[in-house]
Amino acid sequence: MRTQVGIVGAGPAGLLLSHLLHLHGIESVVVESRSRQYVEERVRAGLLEQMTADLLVETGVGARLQREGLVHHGIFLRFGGRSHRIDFDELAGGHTVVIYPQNKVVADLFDARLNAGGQIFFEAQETSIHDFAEAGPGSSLKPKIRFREHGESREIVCDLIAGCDGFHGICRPSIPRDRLAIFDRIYPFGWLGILAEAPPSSPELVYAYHERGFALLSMRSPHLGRLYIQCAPDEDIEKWPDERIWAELHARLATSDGKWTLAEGPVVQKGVTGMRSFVTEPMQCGRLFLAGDAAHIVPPTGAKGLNLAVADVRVLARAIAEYYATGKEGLLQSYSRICLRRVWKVQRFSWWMTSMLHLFETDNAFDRRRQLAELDYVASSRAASQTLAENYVGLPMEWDPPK
Ligand code: FAS
Ligand code: PHB
Repeated sequence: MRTQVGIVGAGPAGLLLSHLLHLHGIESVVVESRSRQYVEERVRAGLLEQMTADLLVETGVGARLQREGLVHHGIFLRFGGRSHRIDFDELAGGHTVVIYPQNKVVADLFDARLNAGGQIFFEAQETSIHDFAEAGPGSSLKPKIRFREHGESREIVCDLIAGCDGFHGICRPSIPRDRLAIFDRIYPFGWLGILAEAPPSSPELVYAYHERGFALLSMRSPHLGRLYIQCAPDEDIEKWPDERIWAELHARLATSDGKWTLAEGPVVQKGVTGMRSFVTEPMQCGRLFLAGDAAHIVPPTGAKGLNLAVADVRVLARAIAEYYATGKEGLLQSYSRICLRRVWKVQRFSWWMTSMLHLFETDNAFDRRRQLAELDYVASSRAASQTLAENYVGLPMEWDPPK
């Protein structure tokens, strides 16, 4: 079959790209290795930058987000048994973040694409991509996506391929190794996360630094909590009955005045995720363009993974629209440099939040005091708290490639 843009992966990056292209009258076909149900049920991100939420609303897929999303105007840092609020209204020009689970983002996008007649192949197997590296201006090569669906071999011939297939996908590895530079840092810890049917015990997120390890109180709705504790990167979840998880959460989130209590409830999901910072340079090769986790991974401490994927897609959709409208390649050729400018700033912020809030086994007593001093500085200095706030709500888009 023939289409304009072939998209590998129906996560938030692939689905949003297909949606934005559709709004520009550009046809795309999405190839996804899992079922729609599997993709929608994966427990992933939960926090949208205001710019992400605004884009979903402005492009007609934000009605449920507007009804159900929880708008937050700040977060709490908790250390030394005391809470310190980072006020976005005061420090980040009134920008906010919205609690709205990735499950619902992808469900809303699936509905929009399928209701608009969009083509998505689910449970595609043995996906491969071809003839993209040398395709482009002056070349007659046409990029192709090949896969098997219900036992039948299929091929999509397209002008451009978007690699939105996540960190473990096939697109990035399909780029010749000598055409890529990889930047990677693996952290010596992970997060053990739970979904609990209990009303969140704080109106906003609580990031806690504690001598037993980091903890985060987040949420999915007024009735569903999302909580995390720092753990070993290869932690065996079977050794963590609910009681043990709650005991750690009580200990790490406690306030010294003893006035704050953590509401417990049935744990409906639990899991361990590793943490890494990972960047691919460049994010394109010929007529293949990587977006989202296919190109980069951030530690979740800054709540940036999903939001960075959206920022990539915003640039890629504009570049592809310019190409089809004018034949100009400018934005397409600058795609990677524009995205990487944001990617590295978000990597820095995510690394900074992770390094400030987590215990590192290689650290000593000096480092513990240094971390506490950094938290005290952030909590007591307007300048320092403003840097956290402006990064957390989302930096403005920069459309010019770095000088
Ligand atoms: P995704 O991985 O979401 O989507 C890629 C899609 O490609 C998937 O549907 C996959 O099935 C498909 N695919 C893979 N290989 C394929 C192939 N060969 N052929 C066809 N399709 C293929 N971010 C946050 O901001 N906050 C969080 O709390 C947070 N928690 C996370 C927890 C976990 C366990 C993980 C893994 C990630 C978490 N993230 C979090 C990051 C996450 O939300 C990603 O940033 C986000 O899903 C990125 O979206 P995509 O780039 O679309 O990649
Ligand atoms: C979440 O709600 O899953 C979440 C929120 C903030 C983070 C990480 C995860 O920094």
